[in-house]
Amino acid sequence: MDASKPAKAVRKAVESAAEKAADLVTPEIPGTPGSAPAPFDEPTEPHDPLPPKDDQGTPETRTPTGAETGAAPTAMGQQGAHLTTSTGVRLRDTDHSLKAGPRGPTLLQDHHLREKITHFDHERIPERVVHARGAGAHGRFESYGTASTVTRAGFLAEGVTTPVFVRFSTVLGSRGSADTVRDTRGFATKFYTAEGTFDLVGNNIPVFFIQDGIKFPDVIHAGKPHPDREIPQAQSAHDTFWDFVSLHTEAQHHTIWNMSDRGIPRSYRMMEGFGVHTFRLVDADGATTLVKFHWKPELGVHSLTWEEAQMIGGVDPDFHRRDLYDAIEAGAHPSWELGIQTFPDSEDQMFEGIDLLDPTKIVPEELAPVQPIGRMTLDRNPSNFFAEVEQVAFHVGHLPPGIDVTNDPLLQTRLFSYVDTQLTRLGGPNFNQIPVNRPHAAVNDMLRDGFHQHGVHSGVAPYKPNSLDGGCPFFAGADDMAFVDVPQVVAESTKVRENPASFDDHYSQTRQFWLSMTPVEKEHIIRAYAFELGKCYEQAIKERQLQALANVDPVLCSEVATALGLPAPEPTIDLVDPEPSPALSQVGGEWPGDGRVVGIVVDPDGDLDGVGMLRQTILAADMVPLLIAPHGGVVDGMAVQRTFATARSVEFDALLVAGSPAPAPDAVPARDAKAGADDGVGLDPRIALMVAECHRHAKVVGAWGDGVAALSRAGCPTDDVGVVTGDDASSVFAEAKSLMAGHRAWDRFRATVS
Ligand code: HDE
Repeated sequence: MDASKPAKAVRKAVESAAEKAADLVTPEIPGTPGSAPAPFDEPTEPHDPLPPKDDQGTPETRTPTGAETGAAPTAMGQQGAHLTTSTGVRLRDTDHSLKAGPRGPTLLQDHHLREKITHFDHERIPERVVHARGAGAHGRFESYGTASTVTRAGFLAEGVTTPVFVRFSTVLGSRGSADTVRDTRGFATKFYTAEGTFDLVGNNIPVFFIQDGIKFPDVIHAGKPHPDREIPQAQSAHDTFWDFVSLHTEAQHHTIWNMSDRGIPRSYRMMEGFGVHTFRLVDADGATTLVKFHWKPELGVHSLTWEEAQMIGGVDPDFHRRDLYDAIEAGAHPSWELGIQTFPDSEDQMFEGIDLLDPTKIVPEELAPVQPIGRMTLDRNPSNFFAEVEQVAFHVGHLPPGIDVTNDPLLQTRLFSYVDTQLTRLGGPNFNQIPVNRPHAAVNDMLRDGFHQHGVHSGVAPYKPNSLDGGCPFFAGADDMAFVDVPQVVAESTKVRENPASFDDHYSQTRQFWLSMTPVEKEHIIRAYAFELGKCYEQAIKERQLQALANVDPVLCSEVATALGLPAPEPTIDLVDPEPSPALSQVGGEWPGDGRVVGIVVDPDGDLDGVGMLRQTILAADMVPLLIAPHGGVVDGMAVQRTFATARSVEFDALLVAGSPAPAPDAVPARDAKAGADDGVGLDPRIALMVAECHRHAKVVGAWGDGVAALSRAGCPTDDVGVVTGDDASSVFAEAKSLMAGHRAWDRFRATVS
């Protein structure tokens, strides 16, 4: 058959299959793979590539030197209706290699085969040495103008909107590792400002393990898998990590944050971000202010429980990546307010006794409030993960005029490392010419040649001074928005390898963090230390870390010691009692539920009244309803997103039970081990398990009609906190939604420490 003219019958079949598929798709539920429903039969009519999905964006089409091209974003992808070679020659076959007869050997002359396989052989680039696992999105930053008093940075002037690209990440794991491991999260933002790119390369934890960048390879080698067996992947629960942090005790502050719920975020959308170091802002007159940057999520800061995190690692290792992309696709665009804490740029760079150059210290918000300076919204998913998320290259030295660095010795090393690492990772010095890295400001840099040069430079004099190119390019004066290094006085000193004495205190802020936690958060911290140290092999390492905990708090130390079956040591320092910082706690308060996932258990043989309406109400609340039924396909005209076999409680923020489904035909332990519990009470055992897990994880659970009986059958007390029962779907959801604003039914977790 001529591929360009499919027979009428085939075309009809394709169209009707597409229509059928379209009927089954629930457009509001995120996760559609393509921008058009897939027909049953392989399409044969040539047409241009399908456009990206509505939720997807691409980097702006700029030249390698920052000029707008005016080209459609799709011009950066594949073009034309026909398969071609990489040089644009059309092909008529890619299913068979060129052989000496159908059963003969493959011919070396098959240039299409060789190009295809050679390119495939080289598809991978080295993953990031740290922060290899991540997800990213495009968005915009809208400045309030409130920072104009302290910085000349144009993108922080009132009303200026700047495109951004953000990449979130874990630190330790390799590119394919699970999202929900206990770890610090990266929060890196590229602002494409009109005065040059600004990268704010931060974390979700405001302090770092080390005070001096020269220790970075040490802490990372300790955290990475053991070099002999290369286990464990993406975890700190092993001997080398605890060996290092118990010996290098400046790591203790960061470590307690990691052991807290901050180490297992519910979502990238629900994390704070911190610049960590103190930066220096410069105003139009050259006056300077020291600042710390904070991202505050509109949705609040929320976490998983450790059991959820572990289960999700198996059930959905892409949980955070999926959550970010699904939320954006569903229109629940995550947003953060950017804020700064400001400090006088004093000679000693101390604030209230805190050394602002020590990256293991915070300045409590109660001492220096975070002042909002703008809002970032992420509203477009990447169109191509590799081109955008993998190739984005951040650098703490990407600074526009008005933002400068301090002498924080950690930051100083970073200023070297980020360019250096891209040379290997992105294959040469021209990584800023990759589309996602291209500046939105005019580039005239006199940098020339190198691997993968995309610029076609004209002129003959890439040097200064010159007369042959008419003297171009010229220097900009401070008034032309040039970056001017702050003329900072460096005190006369002696060359030494040592820290200032003000870096010596490793425990008072670690203790302050502990004292600022609510009882339930303290329980989680105890549990985390007990788990991690319990996974260590060497007794000496456990004992050494217990000694460090004794210097943080006696209760923390003794509870962990009990779990390890070891005696609790006495502190070796005098414990101070710093003022707690309530801003550090995640519990208490109410937040919007945008993008939260609500599971709805239905019984196709039961009363389905109200379920359709409920789905619409949940969607209208900017949440995502997922129908869970005994079988896939459609129930009462509604598309099913999960079956009892495919669903697991940990996917949902709340569970609504609309019926009491009898064991489905596949509730056979031999087929689905989750069905192992023979309930004997007529409820599908997978649903009994799901209800019990949601209850155990202090999630909001709601039921009406037969669903109420299902809760009781599953052992979920209907009068417990956060369990909502009622007469109809809408009243139950209304109450469930207001309870979800607190993230969990916290009182269901009873704490034993105060
Ligand atoms: Fe990084 N870090 N880092 N780091 N870092 C990298 O750069 C490094 C540090 C952070 O999504 C690498 O392009 C050194 C602190 C994030 O692409 C590398 C030191 C903070 C990301 C590197 C630090 C960070 C990185 C690896 C000690 C929080 C991911 C690949 C002096 C404020 C960026 C790359 C992305 C990535 C070096 C310490 C955050 C090797 C030497 C402190 C979010 O250059």
